[in-house]
Amino acid sequence: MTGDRRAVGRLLSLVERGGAEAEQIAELTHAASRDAHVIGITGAPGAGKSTMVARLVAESTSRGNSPAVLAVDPSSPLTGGAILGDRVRMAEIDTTAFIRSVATRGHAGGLALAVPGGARVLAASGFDPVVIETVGVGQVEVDITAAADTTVVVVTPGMGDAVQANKAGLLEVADVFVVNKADRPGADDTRRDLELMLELSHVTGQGNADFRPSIVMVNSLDGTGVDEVAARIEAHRAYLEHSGRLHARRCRRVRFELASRAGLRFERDLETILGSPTMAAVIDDVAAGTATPAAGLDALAASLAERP
Ligand SMILES: Nc1nc2c(ncn2[C@@H]2O[C@H](COP(=O)(O)OP(=O)(O)OP(=O)(O)O)[C@@H](O)[C@H]2O)c(=O)[nH]1
Ligand SMILES: [Mg+2]
Repeated sequence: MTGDRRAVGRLLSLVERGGAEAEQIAELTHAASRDAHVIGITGAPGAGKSTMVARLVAESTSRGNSPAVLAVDPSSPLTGGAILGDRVRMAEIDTTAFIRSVATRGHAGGLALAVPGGARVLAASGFDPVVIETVGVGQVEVDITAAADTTVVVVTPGMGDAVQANKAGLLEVADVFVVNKADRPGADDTRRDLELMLELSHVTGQGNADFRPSIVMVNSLDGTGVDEVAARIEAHRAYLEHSGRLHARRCRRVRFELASRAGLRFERDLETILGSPTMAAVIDDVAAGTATPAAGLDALAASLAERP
């Protein structure tokens, strides 16, 4: 088993690096990865996501599954060297789950590809569910989680935390809410805030019309409530399957991935074309005032359209 894990780890490294090998791996893992349940876990920095995920995968293992975790580390000054700490903490709780960190640094937009690619490798290797932990701060991170089959948003008690999550766009993507650190004062207020916001989104039609996200109170330090989180996640998966919405989610995922890939390819092509002799002449003319910027743009668009 550890040998297999090393192989999986190597595949993940190749996917993270991107390029031709990553493409080949994507081809190979595509068909085999479709059955695994992809669960996104997001929330503010320090909300207790990793602690909760560790409990959740332990619960999942005890239910007979083989979970894997992709922890996306934003590599921000906020968390510093949290990756290792996370891994140690998670490993203390569940020694059988496969846990892998993906650092944001050095990905320059490629994160949006490395994560679904990594999830596919894990799924094709027989892991199910695949849990993706991301900090819900930037749009990319939120998008990645929204590209999961089931998204869990973790909030904590505290002044207006649920409101903050709402502002960050996290509430819209939630299928399950976890009020983590429920051992702390104010947890019931947070729950009420969430209920209110859910109520409002129903009234205004923003929420999902036929699935109402549940709210689970959790203490990840002792594990209270985590079995309920697992049950809610499974209920959501069942709902996706019999409502036919699983396919719709997968389509959304594909759209997101295609858009990311197209963006990367476009940027690369743009760089190449801007450096071509034809464009160098056009740029000269615009700089010298003998051509307008609009004419320059037309020339650029024409070159872009002609590329293979
Ligand atoms: N009181 C209390 N503390 C908790 C609970 N869950 C996590 N913590 C603590 O909160 C801190 C942050 O936990 P993490 O699991 O690292 O949080 P995270 O959301 O993964 O953090 P980042 O990945 O850095 O965004 C740690 O000190 C945990 O021990 C809980 O349910 N109750
Ligand atoms: Mg974490």
